[in-house]
Amino acid sequence: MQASDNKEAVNGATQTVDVVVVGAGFAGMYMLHRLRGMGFTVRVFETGSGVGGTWYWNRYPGARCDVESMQYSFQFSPELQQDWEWTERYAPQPEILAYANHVADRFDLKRDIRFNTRVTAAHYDEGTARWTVTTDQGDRVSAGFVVMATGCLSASNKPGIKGIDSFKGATYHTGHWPHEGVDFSDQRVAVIGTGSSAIQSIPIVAEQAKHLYVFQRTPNYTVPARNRPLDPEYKRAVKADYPAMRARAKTLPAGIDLRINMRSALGVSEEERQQEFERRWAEGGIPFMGSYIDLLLKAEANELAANFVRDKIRAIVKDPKVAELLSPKNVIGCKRLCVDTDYYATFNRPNVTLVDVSETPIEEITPTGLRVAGRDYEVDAIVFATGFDAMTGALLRIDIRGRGGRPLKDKWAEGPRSYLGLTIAGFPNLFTITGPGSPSVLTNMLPSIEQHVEWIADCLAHLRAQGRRELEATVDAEEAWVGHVREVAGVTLRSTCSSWYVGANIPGKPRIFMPYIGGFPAYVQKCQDVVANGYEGFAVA
Ligand code: FAD
Ligand code: N01
Repeated sequence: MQASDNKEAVNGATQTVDVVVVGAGFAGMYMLHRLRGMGFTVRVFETGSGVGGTWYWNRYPGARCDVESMQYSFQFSPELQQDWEWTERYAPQPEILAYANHVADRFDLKRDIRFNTRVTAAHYDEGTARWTVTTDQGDRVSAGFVVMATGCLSASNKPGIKGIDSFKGATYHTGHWPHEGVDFSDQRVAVIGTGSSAIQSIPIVAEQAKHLYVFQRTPNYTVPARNRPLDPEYKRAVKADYPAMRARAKTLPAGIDLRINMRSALGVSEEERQQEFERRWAEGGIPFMGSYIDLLLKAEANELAANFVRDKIRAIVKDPKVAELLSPKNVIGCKRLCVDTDYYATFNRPNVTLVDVSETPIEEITPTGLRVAGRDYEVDAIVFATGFDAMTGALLRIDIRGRGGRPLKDKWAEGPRSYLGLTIAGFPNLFTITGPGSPSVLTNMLPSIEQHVEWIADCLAHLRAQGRRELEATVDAEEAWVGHVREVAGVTLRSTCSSWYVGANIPGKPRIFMPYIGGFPAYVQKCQDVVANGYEGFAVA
């Protein structure tokens, strides 16, 4: 990279910058802040009209984080960490969006972000070692480097159900919720899906709607959130110990304190086990999966936790047939464990009907509702809580072409291949924040994002210091990493079910466990070793 690159210049219709960043969620925002602080010129493109990514798009009723707010936040700025006041154990979407805007304003980020602009293509020119990035607004930018901060859960999935466009009422996707909100009062509403988004929104929609039909293909395990206002004393204690708490979390597999009990579920008495599960159920949240160390390693241990939750469902849901339908049969924690407020109890309401579509899929969407097994359900509104084309979707919706004009779509036809989930052989100078092959969605995403941003920033600083212009993962290093990612995936029970982690929710998507499950500390160590060994596994030109 040369000094002249450090100025944003307009050459005819083509702008020239050091780095293009795609996406202005937490990843894109921090990447911009970091690079700008190092003197690089940066242009960020964002499809939405504001910052926040996930929290800009997912405005459905009940949306909130399931990693505790005091941990689901940036730590790169001690002042920011001390100044911001979270109000609830699990912050609601409006508060997280307000936080994202606070960060953007505090670090004056918005002036370098072009909103309402979708990147449509990024092509690499081997002659100049630069990317040409184009957008749906006619931008054409030449960049030395491109950072894809496009999100793991940002490409929404609307299923290809027959007649989907014929419906005359209102339709919504949880991942594209209207900014002005939706009032379902006096309406008959259908919710399709029973994943995390559905489980958060259903209890609230049920309170408003005249009647709610929930179309369930696969039941999901969910545990109570026990959300509550944050005690000022607790906040003070966390803030007094923030750096140490953050450092401790980084030594744990998910980069978050799940208070994992190191004992085996199989090595304790029935009575003790029941007490531990009860304690975790009462405490609420995803630390339930930390009840015992082997819940995701041994099927027998897992079944004990699964049975506990099934018993809870039977105890809460009054109609035994409905309780049975709501009871998952698969491994608990294989799909992401959901966290709820009054989800199971909602099915005791007289205005809520559970429609099982596991054996007989939704046949058709008609102008007035949904048809299942020959029966018509007439509704005024349909909510698609049908999730995302996760991890690869947002990247593959961009026409990305690397060396020799090779499309990323071709390279990933059999599933994603990357080195460290950060870089891709054949696509020099392109980085993916929390890309497939990194711990990403199996961790508290904020520390994972920060770790990737800082690694990329250090890498660009290194190239600049060395007077180098091009960095590319070698095929050998990529092969070895992909092999390692697959090997460790096989050790746990998490790759055994039809989840979005393996791409099973998207018809035709290759079935591969996409995130790296070897744990945050091992992954960070690997990234550090790569650097310490002179960017091992990379060709630098
Ligand atoms: P995103 O926030 O997804 O941002 C990506 C941005 O890129 C989007 O704004 C998108 O519009 C933009 N973009 C994509 N493609 C293009 C393009 N071609 N051109 C221009 N812009 C583009 N994680 C946790 O750790 N804890 C939680 O509690 C948690 N809760 C979640 C709740 C919900 C409802 C969802 C959907 C996810 C949740 N996650 C959670 C995961 C969450 O996605 C991450 O925590 C984090 O917000 C991701 O930030 P990001 O910047 O990487 O991606
Ligand atoms: O999406 P999902 P999501 N007919 O893919 C069903 C994060 N998140 O948006 O399981 C009928 O989990 C599908 O059924 P099946 C979190 O990481 C976090 O809810 O494929 N049903 C499933 O029930 C989460 O994991 C929070 O059989 C159809 C549902 O739609 C991720 O985002 C909150 C169907 C999709 O569930 C995604 O969650 C929200 C069809 N044709 C999201 N097609 C927190 O709590 C799909 N389905 C922090």
